[in-house]
Amino acid sequence: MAVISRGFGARRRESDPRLPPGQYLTEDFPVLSAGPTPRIDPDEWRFDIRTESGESVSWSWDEFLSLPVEDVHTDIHCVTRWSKLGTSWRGVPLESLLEHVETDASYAMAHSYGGYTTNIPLDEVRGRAWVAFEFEGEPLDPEHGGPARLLVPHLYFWKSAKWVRGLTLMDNDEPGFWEQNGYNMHGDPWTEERYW
Ligand SMILES: Nc1nc2c(c(=O)[nH]1)N[C@H]1C(S)=C(S)[C@@H](COP(=O)(O)O)O[C@H]1N2
Ligand SMILES: [Mo]
Repeated sequence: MAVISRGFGARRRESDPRLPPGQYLTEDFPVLSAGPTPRIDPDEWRFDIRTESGESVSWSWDEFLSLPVEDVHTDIHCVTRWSKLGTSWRGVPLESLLEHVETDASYAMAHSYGGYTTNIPLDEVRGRAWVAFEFEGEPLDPEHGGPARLLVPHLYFWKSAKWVRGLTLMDNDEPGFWEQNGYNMHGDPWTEERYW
């Protein structure tokens, strides 16, 4: 009996339906940053959206915090193969930021303090991307992207730009930092869109 239940346990863990192919579970929260952690004073923090026609809109930290928020309970998947299940975030839906501009753009380039960029398929992420500022009920740690980061949990986590400072909306897709360095333009963990 003991052997059988151990077998079942192991098999169930391997085939956890929440785990995309080629991923393993982690309980801790690894930090993956391509450079040093920028420290951004909330008084100087801004979030800008610039559209394909050059229109732009901008929020200060206080203005940003006055927007409606959502609590997001989600799994996250890094292309380096760790996945973390059931993480909790609070953030402003990207959708409610995009409502403030007129756009037909299909893509966005996310820009971060520190220079990181990543391209986002705009139509696809509507309704499932956030600018998150809390993790597990606490202000987001600087090393994890605080004061605010993009959260696009249905794509590999490199799309979730830490220290995000804005979006440039684009008619055509363009590669961001990792995408120029061999990462996939799209990054769906379920079909293992890892690299080119
Ligand atoms: N600005 C910025 N955002 C970033 C990165 C980065 O290097 N710089 N790394 C990306 C990658 S590859 C991953 S897996 C996640 C890691 O987030 P974490 O450090 O909070 O785990 O952030 C993503 N966002
Ligand atoms: Mo990553």
